[in-house]
Amino acid sequence: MTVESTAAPKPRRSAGTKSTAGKRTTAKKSPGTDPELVQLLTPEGKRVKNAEYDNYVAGITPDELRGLYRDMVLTRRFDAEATSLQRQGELGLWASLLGQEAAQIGSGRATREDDYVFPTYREHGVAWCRGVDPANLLGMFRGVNNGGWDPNSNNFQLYTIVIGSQTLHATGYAMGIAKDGADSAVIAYFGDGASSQGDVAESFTFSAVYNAPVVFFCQNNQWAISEPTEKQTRVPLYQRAQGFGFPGVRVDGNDVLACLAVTKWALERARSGEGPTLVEAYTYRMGAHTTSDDPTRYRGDEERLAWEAKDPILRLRRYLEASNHADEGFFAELESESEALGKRVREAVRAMPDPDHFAIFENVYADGHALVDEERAQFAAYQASFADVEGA
Ligand SMILES: Cc1ncc(C[n+]2csc(CCOP(=O)(O)OP(=O)(O)O)c2C)c(N)n1
Ligand SMILES: [Mg+2]
Repeated sequence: MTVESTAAPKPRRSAGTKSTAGKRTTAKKSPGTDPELVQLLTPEGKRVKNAEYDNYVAGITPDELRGLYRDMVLTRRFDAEATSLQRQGELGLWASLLGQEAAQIGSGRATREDDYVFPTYREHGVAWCRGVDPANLLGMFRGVNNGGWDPNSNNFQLYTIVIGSQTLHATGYAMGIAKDGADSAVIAYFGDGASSQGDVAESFTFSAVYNAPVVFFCQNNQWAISEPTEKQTRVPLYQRAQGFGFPGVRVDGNDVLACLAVTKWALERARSGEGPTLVEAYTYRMGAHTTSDDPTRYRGDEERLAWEAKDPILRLRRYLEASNHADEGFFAELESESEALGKRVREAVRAMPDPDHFAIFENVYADGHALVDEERAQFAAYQASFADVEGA
């Protein structure tokens, strides 16, 4: 359901308001029968009607549905390859998106070429939709390409590790394009943990007050490293928007069709001058936070198993099969395409140079700095301490 604000211009479509006044609600752990959750495809792959959002995917063709499936499969394959490459010592770190493919492909495919995307560090599926070469993402996590790619080639900003800060950049950018009179929109990605950051609250305030054409797309994957969502909020995250004066909606983040529909709606609101929207994509991080994390230290298998049953790829496959939109030939061809992608990125990474360990100290200050010099010297001594080991 959507929550209407009192201050924001009225959305074109009527959106039900449900009061939770007086109730102390905590974010629910399990979607499926949740009336607050926009869902178009059940975990079993059954298409369910939704009066508010069906229109946004009404004209979707079988070819486009297969395209969404292909995007999700290839993104998962690429992600798995990257995790393996990190384990083989080819990447410094990798932040897997496993489980979040529908949230990213649905929202990414909702964007128009002239829209502008501000990602976190986990938006590999959105990068895919925007046409960023996967090898560039890997170069960034290998530390060899100074941040990755030219943001203006695909209107896809560089990955941002400083949690929540990109929501401010997105808001400023959105305010700018509105002043320019452009009819494009901006979408900012962030996580459930980021929603606690001051930067996010400030961006909500500014975007509401200036009616900025921005969509805040929060992937609530239930965890901020080892902190569960319950430690971030006492209300479902989408309801926060109401206090800032714009609508919030919670969508099933494992349902690619629902994510596509809701994001299209929110982007259209932005484009037509109706201001910001908060979309909370309710999903689950099936993997570790990053390759440096061990989730078995803080969460049990039960939770993961429950979410595996809601797998975003499986549910679209079930729908495609049940509606005869894809045959065995399609799935087999995709399997080979997937293998070829894995091979391509593997070879691309192995052909990259090793990172220059001292490059991190360059370009911090135009004229150098005593503290940076000191740190460089400390690092050089640390590196030299391995000389004996290597010689042994
Ligand atoms: C300002 C800031 N504080 C802390 C960190 C360390 N940190 C990196 S990821 C992370 C958790 C983010 O969780 P969430 O926003 O839910 O995104 P997710 O990784 O789950 O996609 C934290 C605290 C950081 N990168 N930046
Ligand atoms: Mg999170």
